[in-house]
Amino acid sequence: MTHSVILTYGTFDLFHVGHLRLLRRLAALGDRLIVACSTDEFNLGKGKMTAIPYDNRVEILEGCRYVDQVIPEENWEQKRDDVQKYSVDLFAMGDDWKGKFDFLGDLCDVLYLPRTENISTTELKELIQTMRGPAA
Ligand code: C2G
Repeated sequence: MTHSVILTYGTFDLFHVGHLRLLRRLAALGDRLIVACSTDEFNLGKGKMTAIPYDNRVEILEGCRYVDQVIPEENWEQKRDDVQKYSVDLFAMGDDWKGKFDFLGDLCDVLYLPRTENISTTELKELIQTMRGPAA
C-alpha cells in the first residue's frame, strides 16, 4: 500500500550506501520522504561526536534524489509531534531499531527495514583511523 508521507530519523554521518539504500527503499513506499537529521548538539548529548557537521549532513541529504525534506532532530521526544505536524502515515527505520518506535503505532504505520550489511559509520571511522596510521 502506498503511503503519502514517510518519516525517518538518523545521523547520516559519513553518508554511505547503507543510508542511500534505506532512503531509496523508503521513497519507493510513498509520495513524500521527510528525513529528520540529528543535530551536532543532540549527538553530543548521546555521547557521539559526528565526523561531518550538521549543515553538511543536511546538504548531502537535501541533495539526495529520494529525499523531499530535511528537518532537525534535536531530542528523543519530538517524534510524536513530528508525525502529527507533518501528517506522517509511515514511520520507518532500519531494523537495528526494531520495536523501539512501536509507540507511534496509534498515529501511523511503523516499519523496520533490514539494514545493509557490511557498512556503517563506525566501521568507516575505524577504517579512516587505520589509514591515517598511528597518531602523529
Ligand atoms: N542504516 C542501514 N544500513 C546501514 C547503516 C544504517 O539501513 N548499514 C540505517 C539505520 O538503520 C537508520 C539510518 O540508516 O535507520 C540512519 O543510520 P544512522 O545514521 O546510524 O542513524 P542512528 O545513529 O541510528 O540515528 O532517533 C533515531 C536516531 O536519530 C537514529
